[in-house]
Amino acid sequence: MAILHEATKEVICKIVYHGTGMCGKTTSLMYLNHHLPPSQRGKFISLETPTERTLYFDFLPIITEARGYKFRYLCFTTPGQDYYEASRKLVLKGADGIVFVVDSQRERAAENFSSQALLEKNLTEMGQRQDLMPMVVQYNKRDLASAIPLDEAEKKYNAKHLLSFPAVAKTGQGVYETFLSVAKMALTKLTQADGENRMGDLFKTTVITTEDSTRFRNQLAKLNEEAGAKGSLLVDESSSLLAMQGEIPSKDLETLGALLACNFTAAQELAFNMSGGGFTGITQKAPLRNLHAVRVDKRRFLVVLYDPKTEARRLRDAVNYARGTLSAALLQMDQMSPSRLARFGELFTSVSRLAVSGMNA
Ligand SMILES: Nc1nc2c(ncn2[C@@H]2O[C@H](COP(=O)(O)OP(=O)(O)OP(=O)(O)O)[C@@H](O)[C@H]2O)c(=O)[nH]1
Ligand SMILES: [Mg+2]
Repeated sequence: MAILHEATKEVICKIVYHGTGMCGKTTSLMYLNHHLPPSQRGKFISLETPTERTLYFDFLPIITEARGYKFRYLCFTTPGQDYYEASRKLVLKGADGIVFVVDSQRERAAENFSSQALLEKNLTEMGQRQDLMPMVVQYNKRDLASAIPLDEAEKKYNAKHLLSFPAVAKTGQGVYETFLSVAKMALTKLTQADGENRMGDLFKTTVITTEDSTRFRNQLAKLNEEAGAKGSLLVDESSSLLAMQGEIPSKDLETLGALLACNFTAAQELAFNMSGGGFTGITQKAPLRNLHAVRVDKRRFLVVLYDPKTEARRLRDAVNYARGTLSAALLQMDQMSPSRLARFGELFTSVSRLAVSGMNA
C-alpha cells in the first residue's frame, strides 16, 4: 500500500519479488544492492537459512529523487520454498508492484506454474484484483543451456501479456530494467483514483498530510508521556512507518518497519490460528526496554517502547486511550484519501515520471 507523506515529500511503495525456490529472487536484489550508488539504496537485509535459502524475506529499499520529492521503493523477496506459505503471504501484503520471477530451465516448469498459482491464490485471498496489480515477469537464468526459448516461455507463463524481461540475475542482465518497469507501473497506479475504488483495502494509497503527521505525532507524544514510554511508532502492515515520536534506538527505521510489520503480522496470525479468537497485542520483555505492540485498526498497529519498571496498568490504560484516538484519526484520514489523491495525484504522477526516468541516467 503506497503512502504519500506531504510533510516530508516522500512516496513509499512496496515492490515484491515472487517466484519459485532458487529462481533467483535474492540474487536479483543482491545485484541491485551492489550496483546502485549508495545514495539510491538503503540497507540490504537478508534473512536466510544456513543453506542460503530465504527463510523469511530479503529487503532492499531503493530510492529516487526528483524536484525535492523522494520515492522509496521497499523491495522484498518472498521465500520460494513451498512450506513457507505463511511468510510468503505476509510479505505480499500491501504490495504496490510485483515481479514474477520465472526460472527459465525446462525442468523447473512445474514449480514455476505452482508458484504462479500460489501468487494468484494469495492475492485473491487478500482481496486484491489481479488485473489492478502492477506486475512484470522476469525470465531468469537465461544463461543456462536448459533455458526454454523466450517465445515458449511467453506462451507458458504469460497468458496475460504482462511486460516481460529476459534476465541473468547472476550477472545483472535485465535486472535493473525489470525493476524500473515495475517501479514505473507502481507509481502510475498509486495516483489513479479510478483504480482506488476497486482496490482491496490493503492496496489503497494513503495520503498523509502535514496536519495528519502533526496530529499523529502529538497523539504519540501524549501516549509516551502517559505511559512513561521512551518512544512509540505507528506502523502499516505493508511495513511503512506512518509516524513516530520519541527516542527510537534504531538508525535504520526502514528496516525496523519491515521487521516489525512482518513479525507483528506473523504473531497475530499464529495467535489467531492457535486460539481461533481475536488478537490484542504482543509484549517483548528485555533488560533495557520492553516493547508492546497492539493493533490499532485493520491495517495498522502501534508499537510502544517502555521502561521495564513501568506499571502494567499505567501502560495498558495509556495504550487503550491512544488506540482510540489514533483509530479515529486514521479513519478520518482514510475517508479523505480519495479526494486528497485527486488533489495530489497529478503532482505526484508528473514528479514520479521524472523520478523514474532519472534512474536511467
Ligand atoms: N546460472 C544462473 N544462476 C543463477 C541465476 N540467478 C540466480 N542463480 C543461482 O541460483 C541459486 C538460487 O538463487 P537465489 O537468488 O538464492 O534464489 P531465490 O529465488 O532467492 O531462492 P529462495 O530464497 O529459496 O526462494 C544461486 O546459487 C544463484 O547463484 C542466473 O540468472 N543464472
Ligand atoms: Mg531467496
